[in-house]
Amino acid sequence: MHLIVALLSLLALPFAAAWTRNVTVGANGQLVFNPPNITAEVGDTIVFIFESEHTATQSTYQTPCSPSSGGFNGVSASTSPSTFSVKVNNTNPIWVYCAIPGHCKAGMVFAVNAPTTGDTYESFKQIAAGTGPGVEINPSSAGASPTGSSGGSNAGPDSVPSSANRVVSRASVLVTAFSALIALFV
Ligand SMILES: [Cu+2]
Repeated sequence: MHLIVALLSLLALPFAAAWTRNVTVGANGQLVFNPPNITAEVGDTIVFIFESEHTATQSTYQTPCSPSSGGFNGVSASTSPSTFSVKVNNTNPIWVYCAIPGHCKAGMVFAVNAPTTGDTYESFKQIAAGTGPGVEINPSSAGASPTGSSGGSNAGPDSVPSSANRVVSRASVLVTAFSALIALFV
């Protein structure tokens, strides 16, 4: 019986390895997502950490500075830092921009799983710079409140290296493995 429990726990290990990827938005007064371009797997969670007044608004490759229909729209709260989380549901590219006037054109864009050839992050950014303002919003007049989860433990005072997140995630995997081993001997 305990052996079965232990084996089932071990089988669950691959599913316990979802990662949280922190992306700082506008840290140090700069109009950047950091990192600007990441890869993520299904089940991962991307946490945008707003260091100042910005948005994380989903767009499309063709129209980088306009919201995609049905896309997410994370807006910074008045208190800083605030956060907005997005779950990665598939491996399709996710294109994101900041909808504060002028920011997208200035290069404040972000991508998840952008192709490395063809429709790359770099060409997305070039299109953003060339297509003008697109659709912009003013959070202070929009009664801004994040549409996703906000606040909480992921909101660090400054950017957290993504390697740190991976260490934490691997630690939780180890805990699962350890539980499986304990189940063997109980
Ligand atoms: Cu911005």
